[in-house]
Amino acid sequence: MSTNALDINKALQQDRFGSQMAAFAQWKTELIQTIRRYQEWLTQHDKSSPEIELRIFDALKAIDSDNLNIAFVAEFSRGKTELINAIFFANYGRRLLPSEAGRTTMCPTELFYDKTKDQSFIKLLPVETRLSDASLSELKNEESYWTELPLDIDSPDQMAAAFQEVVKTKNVPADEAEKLGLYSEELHGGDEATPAPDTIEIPMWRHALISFPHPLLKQGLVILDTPGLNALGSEPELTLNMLPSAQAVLFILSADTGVTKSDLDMWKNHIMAFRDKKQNGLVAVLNKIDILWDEMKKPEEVLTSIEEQRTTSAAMLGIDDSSVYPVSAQKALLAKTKRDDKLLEQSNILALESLLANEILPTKQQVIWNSIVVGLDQSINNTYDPIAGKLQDLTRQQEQLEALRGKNEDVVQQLLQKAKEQKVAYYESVKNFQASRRRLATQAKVMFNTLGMDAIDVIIEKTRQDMSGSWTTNGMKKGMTLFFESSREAMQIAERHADEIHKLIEGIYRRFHEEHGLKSHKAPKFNIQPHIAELDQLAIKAEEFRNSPISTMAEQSFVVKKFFISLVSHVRNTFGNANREADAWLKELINPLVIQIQEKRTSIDKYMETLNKIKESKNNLEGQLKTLNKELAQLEEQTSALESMRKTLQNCTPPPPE
Ligand SMILES: Nc1nc2c(ncn2[C@@H]2O[C@H](COP(=O)(O)OP(=O)(O)OP(=O)(O)O)[C@@H](O)[C@H]2O)c(=O)[nH]1
Ligand SMILES: [Mg+2]
Repeated sequence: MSTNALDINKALQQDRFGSQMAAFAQWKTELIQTIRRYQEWLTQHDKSSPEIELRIFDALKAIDSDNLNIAFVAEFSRGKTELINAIFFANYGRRLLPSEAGRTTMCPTELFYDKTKDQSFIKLLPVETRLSDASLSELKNEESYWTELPLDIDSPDQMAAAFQEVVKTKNVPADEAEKLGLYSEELHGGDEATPAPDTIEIPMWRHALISFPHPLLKQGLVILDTPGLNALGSEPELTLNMLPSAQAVLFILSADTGVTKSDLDMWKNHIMAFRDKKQNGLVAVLNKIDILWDEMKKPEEVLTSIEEQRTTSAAMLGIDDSSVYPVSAQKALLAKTKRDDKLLEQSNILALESLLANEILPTKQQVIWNSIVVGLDQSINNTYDPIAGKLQDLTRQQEQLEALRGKNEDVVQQLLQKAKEQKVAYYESVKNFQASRRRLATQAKVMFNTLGMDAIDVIIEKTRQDMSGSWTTNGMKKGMTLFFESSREAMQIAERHADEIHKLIEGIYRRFHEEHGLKSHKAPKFNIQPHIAELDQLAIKAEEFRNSPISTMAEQSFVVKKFFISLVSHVRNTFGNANREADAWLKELINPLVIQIQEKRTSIDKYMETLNKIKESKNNLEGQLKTLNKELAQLEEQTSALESMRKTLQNCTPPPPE
């Protein structure tokens, strides 16, 4: 291999995550273009409907606002922030985010790029908002609560100063800290041996949002940097909403401390809660391996000691050795800044970057694929089937007319008679269909009654009442069990109603198919399982939370209340999503059927007209055939355009991992 090729390879390898992210962004662009072509086609051919428009709008929005969330979680000072600097921000030639000895990051910090505003800024949520009952995701929509600082990306000094603001703390009287749920005997003293201090140092901010125009962030990467244990413990929303929705959670250990008790607690209480869902998005990093480097030792000896620590750490965490990545974030940052290839290799950061690029990203692509492409494919199918059905009908009519050539009027009369009978029978079926539609509407209403926001709000209110006055982990046990049982049951009932609706629709298709040759159409079922799975996942987390030491630490009722609020907000969200999906599903289920039935009626009526004209004068036959053939050609063109669009969409497969 030439030196040049080697250099290029190395450069590519060095920025493997970056190049995979770029390929991912390119793929999304192609997907968007394909969808837009479909949308244009629909408008041109007057085949659009509010449901399809909505589906397309949702799909485009979902692709555009789709993010890849990676969370960094660990005890303080393990090197989370340094690792973020090394993996994502090394090309700024400096340490961008504040990383120092001792506690540095004071509140969860989200790094992203605000595409809507197209601006750089820091937004900070004052710690006092912890007293409010609103959940963090609700507060995110309330601009007025946030303090906004500008971020001048052309001035590193201004940026560094602005980032320093995020890590600010202040001293408050102990009782105030207690009110905010930021006081714990374990951490601050307050028993006989160590008297409680008068004032306590608390973070200024509860949450930080940093919009920054880094290419990766612009492509949809969202990085979540978190502070040490306490903020995690007393901000349940993080454990409950933010960490579970991340595609990858990097748990960081440090070679200088080994796996300590608090590392282990954190791992068990906050990280292992993902095990059933996202085993492959869970990565442990053994940072600071540079402290094991020793010029006096042979390189193999150093490697052996790193391997030993890797094995011990893996055993303590209860995972495979191969899931623990030994790295040196600090040396990686230095190596990238100084373009020192040897040091970069020693830092071992590339192995971790490959993992993010080759496993985490493709999993993410698959999710988009499943949720967007599959839905659109169904939507194209819904457009296709009525057209194909009409094509089938007209072809049959064309054959019958062709056969009339040279035949006498009796034959025309016979055909007309047959068509009349068909028409009568068809109109009778349509009348029956109207009755079924009313049954469908009733079923749908019942389904939305159990799945609706009103229904879940009743369950929430009941739980709140049950729990009021017992904001303890024990009081919670009773409340939560009932809460999850009731919401799960509501979803299951809704699922049964959805199945009934599906059966009804299938029955109608079957009857129209058997009796009138309506093109058969595969109607999808409503899949509520992902939402039920989400509830189950939450139930497991609630149980783990209840058993965790955090829920008995600090002021119980504060933590339990906060936990309840974020739990409720999550469950409401799940119901909201299920609701919207059910609504879209129902419309997409019924509309193609209605269209097909109408089209069929039009074509029966038109055929009668044609036959009547031919009956008037046999001279009309050729003219009628000509009209019919023209229409057939148009329909053929439409079906093949849709077929090719479907293929393009299918071919728009995610880029393969390197
Ligand atoms: N020797 C060595 N030191 C490192 C390495 N990574 C980080 N450090 C140092 O460890 C200290 C803590 O690093 P941070 O990145 O602030 O750690 P953190 O996990 O973000 O800590 P908090 O923000 O306090 O939760 C800093 O002084 C870093 O310079 C490493 O790979 N090797
Ligand atoms: Mg930090």
